[in-house]
Amino acid sequence: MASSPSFPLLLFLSPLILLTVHPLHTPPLSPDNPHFRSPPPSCGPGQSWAVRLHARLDDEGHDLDELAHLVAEDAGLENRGQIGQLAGHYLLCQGADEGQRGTGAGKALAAHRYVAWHSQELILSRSKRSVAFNDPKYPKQWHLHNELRAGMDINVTGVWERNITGAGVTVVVVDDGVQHTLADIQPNYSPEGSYDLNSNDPDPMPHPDARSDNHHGTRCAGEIAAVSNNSFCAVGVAYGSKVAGIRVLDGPLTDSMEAVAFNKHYQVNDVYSCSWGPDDDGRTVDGPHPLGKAALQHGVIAGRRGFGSIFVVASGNGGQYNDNCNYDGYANSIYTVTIGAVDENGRMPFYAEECASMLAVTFSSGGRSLRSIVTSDWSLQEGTGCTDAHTGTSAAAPLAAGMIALMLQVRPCLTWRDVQHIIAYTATQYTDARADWETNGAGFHHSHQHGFGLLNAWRLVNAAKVWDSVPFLVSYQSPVLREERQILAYPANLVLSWNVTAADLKQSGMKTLEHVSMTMTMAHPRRGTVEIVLLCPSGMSSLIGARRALDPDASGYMDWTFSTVRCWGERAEGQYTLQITDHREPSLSLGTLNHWKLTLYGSSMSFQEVKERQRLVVEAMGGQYLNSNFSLPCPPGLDIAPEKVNPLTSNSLKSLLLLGCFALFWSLYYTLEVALAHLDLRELWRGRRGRAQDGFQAVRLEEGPEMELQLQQQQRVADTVAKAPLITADSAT
Ligand SMILES: [Ca+2]
Ligand SMILES: [Ca+2]
Ligand SMILES: [Ca+2]
Repeated sequence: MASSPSFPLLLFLSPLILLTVHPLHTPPLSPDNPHFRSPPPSCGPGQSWAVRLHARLDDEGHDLDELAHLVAEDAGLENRGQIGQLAGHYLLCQGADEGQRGTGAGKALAAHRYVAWHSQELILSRSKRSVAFNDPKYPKQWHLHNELRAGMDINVTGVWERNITGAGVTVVVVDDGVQHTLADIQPNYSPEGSYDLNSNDPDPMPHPDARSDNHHGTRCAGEIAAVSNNSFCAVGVAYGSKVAGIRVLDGPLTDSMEAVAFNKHYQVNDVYSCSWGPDDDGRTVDGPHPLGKAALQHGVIAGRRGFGSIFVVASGNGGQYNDNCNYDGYANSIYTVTIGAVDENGRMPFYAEECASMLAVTFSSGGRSLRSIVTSDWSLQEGTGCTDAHTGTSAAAPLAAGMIALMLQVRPCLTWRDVQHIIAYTATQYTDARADWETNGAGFHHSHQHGFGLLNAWRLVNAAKVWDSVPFLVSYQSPVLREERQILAYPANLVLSWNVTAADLKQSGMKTLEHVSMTMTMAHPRRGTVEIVLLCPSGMSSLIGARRALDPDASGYMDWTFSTVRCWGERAEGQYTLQITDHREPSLSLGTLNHWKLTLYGSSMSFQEVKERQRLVVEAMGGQYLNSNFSLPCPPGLDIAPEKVNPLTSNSLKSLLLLGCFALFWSLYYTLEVALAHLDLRELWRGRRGRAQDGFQAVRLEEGPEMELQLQQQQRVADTVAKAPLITADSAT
C-alpha cells in the first residue's frame, strides 16, 4: 500500500530527475564542472553491481542520485550513475583488486535500507544478429547474399536475423536419393519423412552409378537445409528446417510410384521439392498420369493436416530446344508451384523454359561466365561433399521450396493456395528488356519468362505473417465445345470464344480468378507449328500453346490441358477468347480443332478484397509485423491419419505370403483328407512308404481334372501373392 502513492510521485519527479541527470551527459557542460563525469559505460568483468533503490525519498529529503551515492559509499563501491533511462537503477563498480571487498559489497547491499534489489552482473553471451557463418563456402553463395550484383539474391538474411530459419517445417526432396550422412545434411535429416521407392526400403541413400550423377537429390537437399555454422561447405535457405528424401528417380518410374511419392509421409513432409519432369526435348507433351494426378489432388486436400502439401516443380531445362512448360503437365497443374530460373543478372538462361503457368523465378546458373549455385554435394564416388556447380531449373526449385519453409514457420496454417497467392502478391518485377512484362486487370505483373517475378524471401515471409487464408477453391467448367473447325494458317486466326455469365458463376460463388485452364483436342500433321493464345475477359493474353520447332508430332493434342496464372485476381465473369493460328510449312495440310473446354479456378474473394490484400501486403513489407509479437490465429488443422499403408510394403507382403501359404497347405490337407476317405485305407497302411507315394500318385491321377483345377487355383493364389513383390520389384528397378 505504501508504494502506491510513491509511484505517481516518482512519475512526477522523473522529469526533474531527468533534468538533473541529463545535463551531466550533454556536451555544453564543461569538463571542469564538478558534476561532470564521463563514467566508462561499464565496470571491468565481474566488478559491476546493479541496484534498484526504493522509489521514494528518505526522511532527510535526499534525491535518488544522492541516495545512490550514499549506498555506493556504504558498500565501498563507486557510483557510475543511473542505468540508461531506468529511474532508480544505478550501476556501482568495485575496483579490480577488490575481490574480497566484493563479497562484503554484496552483503552490504543486501542489508541496505535504500536498496530494493541488487545483483552482481555477469557477462552475457550475445551473438550479433547479423548473419556471419563459419561455413567455408557461404561467402560464395551469391544467391543468398550477392555482393557483386545488388538485389540479385533471394533477400533472405533479414529473415534469418529474425530467427526465421524454417524451424518446425519439413521439406522432402523427391529425387535420386539424399546422402543423409553428410555433415551438412545429417543434423537436419528427417528419416520420418523419407523413403526409397527404388529399393522399397525406408533409407533414401543414393546409390553410386556408372556416371557418378546420383548426386542430384543431395545437392537439392543442401540448397534447402544445409546446416549452418558447422564449418562445413554451405548454408541452406531454410537451415533450421528438416529435410527428407524420397528416392524415386534412380530407375524406371511408373505412375503408381509417382503417386506413392507425392503422398509419402504427407503428414510429416510439408513441402515436396521436385526438380524433374518429362523429357525436355522440345517435342514431348506429357505430365502426371491418372494416379500421379490423383495423388497431387489428394495431397493438396489431405496433406499437411488438410492445409495441403506444397508441391514445388521446376519449369524445365529444355529452353535451348524451344521447350515450353505449358507442355509439361506438372508445371501446368494447378496443384503445383511452378518455378523457373534466372541467372545472377536476372536474365533467363539458355536452358530455362517459359510458360503462362509459371508462378515465379529464382536463381540458378547461367552462361559460362556466370556463377552457378554453391551447395552441399554427395561425397560418394567423385563427390567431395560440396559443389559450386549445381545448375539448371533443378537448382531453382529447391530454393523456392526453402523459401516456402520459411513462410510456413511464421504461419503454419497457410494452405497450398495461400502459398501460391502470396507468391503472386510478392514476387518482384524488375527491368529485363527480354521479359514480356504485362500488368493484368488486377494489377499483378507477369511475364512468360519470369512468372510474377523474382521470389523474395523477405517479402514472402512478411506477407505470410499477415496473410489470412483465402476462401475455399471453387471452379467453373464450360461444356465441351465441339467445333470441328479448321485451324487457319498464319496470319489468319481461328477465333473462338465462350462467355461466362454472372448466372454461370452464381452456383459456385466465384468472383475472382486464380488459374485458368483450357483443355483441347486437335488433329494436326505437325503440332509444333500451332500457336494458341487465350484471352481473359480483361484482355490479358496468355501464350498457352507456344510454337516448338522440334515438335513434328502428327497426332495433335488429345485432351491436353493448358493453364495460365496470368489472369490471377481478375474478375471471373466475361468473355474468354481463344486465338489459334498455324505457322505451318505450306506443304502440310491444315489441322482441325475438334473440341475444347474452359475451366476457371478461383474463389469468392471479391475484386475489392484482392485490392485490399495487395494494400495489406505492401504495408507489411516494412517488417513491423515480423518484428512484433503480432500473430493471426492459426487453426490446428485436421487430424488426418498418416497415409494408408501401401499394401505392397514388405510387412504386409510377408503377412500376405503367410496367409497364402496357410491357405495352400490347408486346402492341400483338406483335399488329401477328402480323397483318402474314398480309398481303402487299410491297403495304404499296409503298403510301404513308396506305395503311399504311389497312392498319392493314384489320387492325383484318379482325381486328375478336379485336383488339377484346385491346384491351378491354388497356384493362382500363390502367384498373386508371389507376384506382389515382383510387381514392386519390377516397378522399383
Ligand atoms: Ca535404400
Ligand atoms: Ca554448412
Ligand atoms: Ca519441359
